[in-house]
Amino acid sequence: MEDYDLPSDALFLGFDSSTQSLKATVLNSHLNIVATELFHFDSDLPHYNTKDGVFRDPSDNGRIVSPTIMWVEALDLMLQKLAKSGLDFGKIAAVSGSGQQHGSVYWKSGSSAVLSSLDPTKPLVDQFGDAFSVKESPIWMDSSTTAQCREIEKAVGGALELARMTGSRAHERYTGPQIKKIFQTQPQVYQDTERISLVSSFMACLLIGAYASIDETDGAGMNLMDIKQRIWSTVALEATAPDLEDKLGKLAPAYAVAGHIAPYFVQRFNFHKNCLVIQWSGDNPNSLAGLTLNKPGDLAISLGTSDTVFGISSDPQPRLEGHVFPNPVDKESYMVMLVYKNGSLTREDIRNRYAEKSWDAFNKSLEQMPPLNGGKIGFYYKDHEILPPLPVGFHRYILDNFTGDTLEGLTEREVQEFDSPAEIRALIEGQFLSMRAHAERFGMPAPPNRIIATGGASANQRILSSIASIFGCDVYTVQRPDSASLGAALPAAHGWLCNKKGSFVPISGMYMDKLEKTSLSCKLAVSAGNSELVAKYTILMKKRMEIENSLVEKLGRH
Ligand code: ADP
Ligand code: XUL
Repeated sequence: MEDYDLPSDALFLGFDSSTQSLKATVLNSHLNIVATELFHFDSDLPHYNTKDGVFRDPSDNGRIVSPTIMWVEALDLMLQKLAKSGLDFGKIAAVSGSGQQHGSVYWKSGSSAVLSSLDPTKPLVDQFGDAFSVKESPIWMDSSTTAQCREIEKAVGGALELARMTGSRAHERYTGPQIKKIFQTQPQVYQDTERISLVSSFMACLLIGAYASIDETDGAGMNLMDIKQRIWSTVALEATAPDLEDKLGKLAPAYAVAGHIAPYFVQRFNFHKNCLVIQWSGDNPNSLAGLTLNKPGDLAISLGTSDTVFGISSDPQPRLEGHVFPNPVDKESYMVMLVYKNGSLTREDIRNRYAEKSWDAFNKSLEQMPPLNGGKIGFYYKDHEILPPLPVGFHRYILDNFTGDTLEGLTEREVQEFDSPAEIRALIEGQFLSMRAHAERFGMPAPPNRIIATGGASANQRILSSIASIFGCDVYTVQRPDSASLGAALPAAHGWLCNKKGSFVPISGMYMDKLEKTSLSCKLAVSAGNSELVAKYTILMKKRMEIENSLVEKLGRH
């Protein structure tokens, strides 16, 4: 029997540098949460003037960015907040983190010297003002690189070929197309960039005071990595920009040590000098770790700024739709995922228009309309959607005489608006019918064994009920909805253990047999909907997909 025990007084710190906030979770050696903190970019750092943590280009060309230096200042302030709350930094054995996926940081030539000579008497924000060749980082919400996507696909032999090689066809938010756009539109800036980091590896750079590797899991979100060999793909690099490999540095497994914490943090916050920084990874992959997903039949649904659905597969078949990443906590298997851009921010938008800006009123409306919404179907895209690739716009249809018994003879009639409760039910049913339809088409289990829900909106029981009825399975939740920062604290402990053992150890050994006693356990939130209703939702889902396909035909980005 392996010894998976962690030193009894050790702490493990996990961050989540997400779209709207920076979160932190501290686990003790029994994997129980002992501290959490949150920093909200819009309200806690108002001088950056972000809305939802981002700047949307007013010309509406799909450009969406965040000020890179804001993430640096947030780290400064988060550490101060944790210090004030009494956290004993000296006990932290390892730190890791999650980053919003795909977002990129461009280090100006000469910046490695800035990283390696941080002055502990000054805050970080004062030292990185001139370190970035691109001051506004393109993030996952950006959809301004359609031309570059098509060029990359063409250069490697087509979209499906790129998906087979890198795990995904080209997507606007993926880092490769973003880099290509910078190379094409600002060649001088590209040339003056010595290193390109992802949000995840960027935050690790700050903590180790040197350039950190990109981890193999988040690296798969770039359209640049050979998914099977877990190395940069020469063909994809060449299709993207010249001299790119040098600027990307090496790849490392998600459980590897990135380095020791930089002296800056030892002197300023009293971290122990032996504290390890474990590779940071993407927020979705780390959520997979934090939700202890380990059976192929289980699905996780994350309801954060984006909505995502993901699971594990040992033999994934990359397609035009969806994404394949290496499993961050396993050497053999993969993670499969679908992503929706219109998640929480679109739910908030509809709530503000039709439910007095209150989740209570939103939930009352949801209850007021019976399931299936009397055949009222809505498509709500406040931002350009990823899945399906449709532009901003709302589309509403009524299926007259809808009973849910047959697809035959069902015709839709387009309308301008529904009454308020129907609007809200159309939004929620629409989001999850779409998710079920695409998940099934991607080969995810149908019905799933169970769904584990996480992210901000997983606190909403009414939303979880709709998920249980539409997917036809039980829905579980975790103790806290921020699984990405918890999911980073756990890999911090896992990476620490792998380092101590001198080789990879399965993460499940750390909590097997004692999951219930840890903060990782999940509990049943809603039981599966009755099978008659699930069957009716299946009919509604098929009809919805017919309408969606014709919308894509008419309006989609090709
Ligand atoms: P991210 O990590 O992507 O920044 P979070 O997982 O923290 O996002 O989720 C934030 C979102 O959670 C908010 O935008 C908000 O709309 C949503 N949210 C919070 N509480 C509720 C609720 N009771 N019902 C629905 N959505 C909620
Ligand atoms: C994943 C994606 C989003 C971001 C959100 O592909 O684009 O889920 O990771 O932070």
